[in-house]
Amino acid sequence: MLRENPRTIYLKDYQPPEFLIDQIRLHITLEHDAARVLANLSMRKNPASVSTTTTLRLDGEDLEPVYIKLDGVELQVGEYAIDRESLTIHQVPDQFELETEVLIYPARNTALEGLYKSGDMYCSQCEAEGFRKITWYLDRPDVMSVFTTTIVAAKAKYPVLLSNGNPIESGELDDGNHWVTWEDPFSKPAYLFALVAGDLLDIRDSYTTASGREVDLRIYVEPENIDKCDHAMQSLKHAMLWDEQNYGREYDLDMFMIVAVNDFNMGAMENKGLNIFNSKYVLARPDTATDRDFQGIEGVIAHEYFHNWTGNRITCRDWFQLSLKEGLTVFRDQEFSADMGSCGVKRIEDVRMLRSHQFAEDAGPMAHPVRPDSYMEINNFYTVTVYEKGAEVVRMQHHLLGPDNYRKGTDLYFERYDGQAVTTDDFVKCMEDASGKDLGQFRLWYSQAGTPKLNCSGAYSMVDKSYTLTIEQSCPDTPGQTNKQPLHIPFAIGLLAADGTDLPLRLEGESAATTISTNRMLELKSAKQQFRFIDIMEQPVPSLLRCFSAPVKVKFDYRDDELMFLMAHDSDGFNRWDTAQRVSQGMLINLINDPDYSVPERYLHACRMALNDVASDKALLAEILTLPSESYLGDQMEVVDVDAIHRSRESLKSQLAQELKHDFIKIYQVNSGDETYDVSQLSIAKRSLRNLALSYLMQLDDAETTELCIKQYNAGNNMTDVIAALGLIADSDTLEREGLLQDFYTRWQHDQLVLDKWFAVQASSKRSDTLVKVKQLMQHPEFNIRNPNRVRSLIGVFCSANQANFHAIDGSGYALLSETVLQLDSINPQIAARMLRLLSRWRRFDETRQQLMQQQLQKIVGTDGISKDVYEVATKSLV
Ligand code: 0A1
Ligand code: ZN
Repeated sequence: MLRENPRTIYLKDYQPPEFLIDQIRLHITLEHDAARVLANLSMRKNPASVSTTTTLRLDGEDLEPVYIKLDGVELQVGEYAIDRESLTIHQVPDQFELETEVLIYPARNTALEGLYKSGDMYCSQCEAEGFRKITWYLDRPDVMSVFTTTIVAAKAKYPVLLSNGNPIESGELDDGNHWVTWEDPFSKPAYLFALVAGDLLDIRDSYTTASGREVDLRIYVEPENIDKCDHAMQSLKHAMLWDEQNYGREYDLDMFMIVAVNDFNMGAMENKGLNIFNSKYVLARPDTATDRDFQGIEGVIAHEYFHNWTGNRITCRDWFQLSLKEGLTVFRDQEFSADMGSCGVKRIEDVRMLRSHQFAEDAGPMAHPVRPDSYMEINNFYTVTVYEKGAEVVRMQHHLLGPDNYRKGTDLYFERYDGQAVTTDDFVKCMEDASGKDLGQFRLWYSQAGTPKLNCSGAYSMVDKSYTLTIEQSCPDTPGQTNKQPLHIPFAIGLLAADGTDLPLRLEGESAATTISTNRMLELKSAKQQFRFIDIMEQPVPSLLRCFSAPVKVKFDYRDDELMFLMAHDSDGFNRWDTAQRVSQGMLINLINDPDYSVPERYLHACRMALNDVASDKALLAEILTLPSESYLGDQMEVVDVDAIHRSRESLKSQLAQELKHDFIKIYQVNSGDETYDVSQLSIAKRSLRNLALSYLMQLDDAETTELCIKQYNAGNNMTDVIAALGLIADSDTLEREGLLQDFYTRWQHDQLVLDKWFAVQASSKRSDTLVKVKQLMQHPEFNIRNPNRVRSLIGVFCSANQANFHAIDGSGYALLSETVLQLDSINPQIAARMLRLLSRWRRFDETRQQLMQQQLQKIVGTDGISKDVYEVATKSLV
């Protein structure tokens, strides 16, 4: 157990800060094993605060005090107090200068929060509350200050010294040290502070903004990675242009820097002018990175860049408002990626992710609203709900307002709140004010947790040629929330005629003069609503929630032939995919109930048609033919039947492979080419389709396909094809398996990101000896529990992407996870707590597994000295 139970922080308790910090001057000397941090704060009472206190409390953790001076006079014992979390000064005037000096120890900082070392490099991570591990401060986002930072370090070891803003002065000292002073003219919260010192190389480029300002762009990496930065630089330039064109936002400093580090808890961080990235989201070369990696880099670079306006210039008032910056920025990066690549496929990928992770979170013990109302540890709230559902909530406003009013809304938001720390409510108010639309009920999306369910039914009247759609909405209870209110939901629909075309949709009461469209955005507001479409000359098939216009679950009782029809004809590509998923899901359920069930001929026929249609969208086809994941299938069941799901999915794959063998071989051949690698949409689509075909063929377990797969591995001119082949081999029992895995290791042991893939393909193997193998790999010299990417690629992948093995009925997977969590907790609580979430959904499983999972959670709660991160997840999971 913890030394003391952690405090819960509530949104309702928010108070404006009692003091403000107008300026901070930092002077940081990187000494042999310590960093000496001198901070000079210009402070005053906050006129907006009603408090009359003269006591100042600053946040600070793990700081070794050297001195504290108030207006130049050193404070004596008794005039202040220091505890584990703060510095309190008993008496301060209304306006004053506070100077403190502390020592910190970055090399010992394994939590990777505050100032730490990644290899030989110093770097920082201050979101959410890491700045307090660097110096005493009002470490909250509504305290915004102008930062000037001087870094001093040995020139030979740390030739590059970076911080936010622009470099204004530098020099050399006699003792081999050098220094650089950086000034960031924009007032910002401490979570956006950054510092980097290292022996780095950079690639440079420049970007001229719409108003003609020249911005110096730099990407800093360790010397061996200098040839892997081009894609990141291109992505950055694309993002800068896109933000100008789509949101009218220009970059505001003379310099924009990105630094890639190997040890990083998350994807990347938007520090003002100095983004720090997990190297996974910067480094790419065709032989080391997959198509997905290239796309991931493009998306994350854009995300962090977009934060410059949505997050940095306008920031969050408090951490409950996290989705203000994250939901909006994710929506922006999703739209950017859609514009850069295949718009339809991007939406499918995002929805697949939302449904498999966010819907699961919303249905479990950690469910919380997009704007949570309480937390123990804010780091536990960087969740799929805040990010991905948050993005859906912004997307819905885009739908409800239409693109022009949405743009007016964001323009107003930037105009009204630039330089301020605000709330999600302030954002919605701008959308309302700009459009005149009442979003009062819509605001519930921010405060109400849970995934709404829409029960839909349709009735056609031949007599009066009308079609009535009835929709009932409900939302399940979630922890601390019952009796949910109806939400305001944009619900896009179409009605298909028998020839597959969309019918014009006129609602009862609409005048004949109104232009009618075939795609309607209905607005749901009450628990039960009916929409009556008139002049419908034939019985239609409805296409519901087109493009996934809201993050909800839709139920409609389609007949099998209607599903096949929609799969073939729906003009909405997203819904064609979604229907195909429903169809596969239905077949899988049939297989669970009857192992002898065989795939209906009409489905095979539809697949053959699609596979042989040269005009079909290859990227979409690959998505359509990808079966729902085992964990998604589990989510659809009352009680997750781990073994039946695995068995039936394998069996369906085998049946499809057998029946469509020739079509898959043809697809494989047609889409193979020895053309040079590029990341164009078409090339990516071809590779994904051909690797999908290979994965079906490998299901046949025949010598011929294995040979083909090995050939692809050996030909290997790009990592997408190599790792796809290796993954399939890792799943198989082929004799060459060990040799090829060894070969890959030998070839890539010097490249940490590629090595992560080597760990991951083994951890995701469907073979029954995988758990044993994972345990062995944990002893491998290249396994390093301090490196989050490595932990995620081995243990994270095993526990989250290998349902059948992780949930082995003997509980061995759960034991492995809880041992890892406990070991990790003393090193990096943030990552430990993230891993532990994988046990939180124990209620969804059968009784035996429930007990086994619960036991592990109880063991964790009962362990002495666990972090508040892990404590919060474990206790909330057990409730
Ligand atoms: N703001 C970053 C994500 C981030 C959050 C927390 C971190 O450390 C605890 C690091 C990064 C983003 O949205 O990209
Ligand atoms: Zn973000």
